Amino acid sequence: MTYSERATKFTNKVARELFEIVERKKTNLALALDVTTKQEFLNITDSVGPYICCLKTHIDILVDFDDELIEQLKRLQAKHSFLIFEDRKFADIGNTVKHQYSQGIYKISEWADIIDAHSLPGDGIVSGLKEVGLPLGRGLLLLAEMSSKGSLATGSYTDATVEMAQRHKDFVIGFIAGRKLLMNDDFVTMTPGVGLDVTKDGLGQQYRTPRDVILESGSDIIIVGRGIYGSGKDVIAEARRYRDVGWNAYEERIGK
Ligand code: 5FU
Repeated sequence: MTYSERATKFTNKVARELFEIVERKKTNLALALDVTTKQEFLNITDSVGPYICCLKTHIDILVDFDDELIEQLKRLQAKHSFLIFEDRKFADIGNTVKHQYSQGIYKISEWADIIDAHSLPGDGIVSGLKEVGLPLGRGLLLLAEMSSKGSLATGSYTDATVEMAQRHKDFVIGFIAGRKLLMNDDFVTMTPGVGLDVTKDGLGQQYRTPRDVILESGSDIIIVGRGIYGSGKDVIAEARRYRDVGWNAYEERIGK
């Protein structure tokens, strides 16, 4: 199925919006922007904005975070049209994650369209996040697999995560995983650990190509970080390159 056909099937508003943006901008690329200053963060977002469907953040690594940053980020979101995914990887009991999601310095629920969580604590984590996020029209991804070497999220853990998602289809829009996990098209699959030039970093990250991820493994969205903004790289040229390779793999998959 095409992205636009998929978009019509989702009941969750964010999942629909994501695939509408993907189709409209012809990009299945999400940028993982792990830089530590506001200036760099905003400059790269503005440069790469036209080529991405989603900006993935780790808001707590910014050394100079303030509320103004969120306003500037929202302006860039409106200018370029992308969803914001805060890769917070919640992992606590429902009552705690509810506060972590909506309170504290970052007030993630106010600006992040998408968040993610580990399934480890059980269904309560989804229920807690849902209490906050569903009324705001947000969506949750469950971490069913991880890209790092030696990840324990495999086998029956992954299977149980998929079952958890199916029990919360109103709020869980899909998975962080290396491959499409269900034959049906009810969930979004987003895959990190994507790179064209290297196969690993020195800290356990493992990279696969966009073609492998989209064409061979049936994922929907490639998440690329240092492959785009790594040292000495022309971020615009790299973003275009990943967008093109990711989109060509999708077209090949649907037989276009
Ligand atoms: F859930 C995951 C995972 O399994 N692997 C990841 O790499 C998340 N990530 C994130 O994707 C990680 O926290 C980084 O933000 C990003 C990958 O960045 P890279 O620079 O492309 O390696």
